[in-house]
Amino acid sequence: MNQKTQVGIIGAGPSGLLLSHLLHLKGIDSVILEARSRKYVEERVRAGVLEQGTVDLLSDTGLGDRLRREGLVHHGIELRFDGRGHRVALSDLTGGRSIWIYGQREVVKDLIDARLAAEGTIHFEVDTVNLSGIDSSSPILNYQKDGRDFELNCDFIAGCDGFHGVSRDSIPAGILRTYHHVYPFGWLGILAAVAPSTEELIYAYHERGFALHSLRSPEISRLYIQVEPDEDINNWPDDRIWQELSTRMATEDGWTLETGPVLEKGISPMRSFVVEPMQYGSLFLAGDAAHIVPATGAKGLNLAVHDVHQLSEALIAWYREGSDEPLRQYSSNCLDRVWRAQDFSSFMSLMLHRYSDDDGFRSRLQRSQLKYVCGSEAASRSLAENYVGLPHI
Ligand code: FAS
Ligand code: PHB
Repeated sequence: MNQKTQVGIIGAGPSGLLLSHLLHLKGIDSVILEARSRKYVEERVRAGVLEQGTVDLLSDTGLGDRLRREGLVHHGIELRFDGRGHRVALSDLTGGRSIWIYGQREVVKDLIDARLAAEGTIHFEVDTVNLSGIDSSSPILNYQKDGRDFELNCDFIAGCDGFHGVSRDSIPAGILRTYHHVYPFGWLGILAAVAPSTEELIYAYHERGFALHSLRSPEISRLYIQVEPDEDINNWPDDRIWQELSTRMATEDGWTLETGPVLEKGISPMRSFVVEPMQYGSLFLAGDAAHIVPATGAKGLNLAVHDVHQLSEALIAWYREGSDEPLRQYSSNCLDRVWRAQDFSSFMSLMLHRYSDDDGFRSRLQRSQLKYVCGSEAASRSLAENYVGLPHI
């Protein structure tokens, strides 16, 4: 069965959904093809921190009501090491910019609700998506749904299908330059039905490894510990996780971590990954399809938002003014911010994670860096402006 749309989008994660929403607001039609079910996509636990710029864009495009009602504004984070906490006053250091705590899955739910309310087209549970004609001005997406074959004729294709998607690999060999660094550690994350034991996020450096106390609401905590990259989650019963978190975040003044039922747990690898360019012919990559950052900098989702904002503006210029310059500049318009996020996420990861092969040299550098960031206004301002998101890159 043949279908037609202006922009074919692969993936109903934050990238694909937000792109479809932004295009719809300017009267540009799109169709989203998603491999998983709506339930799966809406329940996936991932990012939790939204930069000021992300919140502003969502609010400015009609998606801010529940976010501003249920999201939590934060004006600082804590770096904790040697049994003591050091607050980085994000808003004081950045002229009032802040971060918001609002789970990625809430963003996804709001986007799906908005697209369906506007009668947008999202095909969930599709199979065998295949791209062809991406070196032409009439690319095609072939896919199956409920055992039937479909052909979607497009003007453009947006590859918003994440790190393991199909779009990046559809680009002919020899076109892309790939940069890939795998860190020698992973993160074990839990979602727990317990009130957070802190007002603001705690990034803890400890000889046993990194730990992070984040949250999702006044009733739900989100916490992580550094583990081996190939760690088996079955080695981590809930009690062991809570014990490790308490040990790694302990302070001299007897701070205590409240524990509670673990609703979900999982282990994620940590990698830095970028492809250049982020486009080929009529195919444009956005979000995790083009780049992955270690979650230590809380940048993944925010970078995806920046990509699709750039891509939507370029597509709107093409359809409204016939100008193809913004589309030709899409990749270069994104990569400055991609590499800034890569550098910041790498900086936070290298500073806060323990290395099993450390002979003491690396841990001394890490402590020196932590003391400098916590003791120097210039150094803490640099961390703060990267964390809340630089407005001009
Ligand atoms: P996504 O991966 O979210 O979405 C891609 C979509 O494409 C998926 O729904 C997938 O099912 C679909 N898809 C894939 N292949 C397809 C195909 N062949 N056909 C059709 N559909 C296909 N970022 C942070 O900032 N903080 C965090 O704490 C954090 N934690 C994370 C934990 C995990 C386990 C992971 C994997 C990522 C985490 N991230 C975090 C990064 C994450 O938030 C991403 O940056 C964000 O999801 C990017 O959104 P998308 O680009 O839409 O990709
Ligand atoms: C989260 O809340 O999931 C979170 C917060 C900060 C990070 C990473 C993840 O750096």
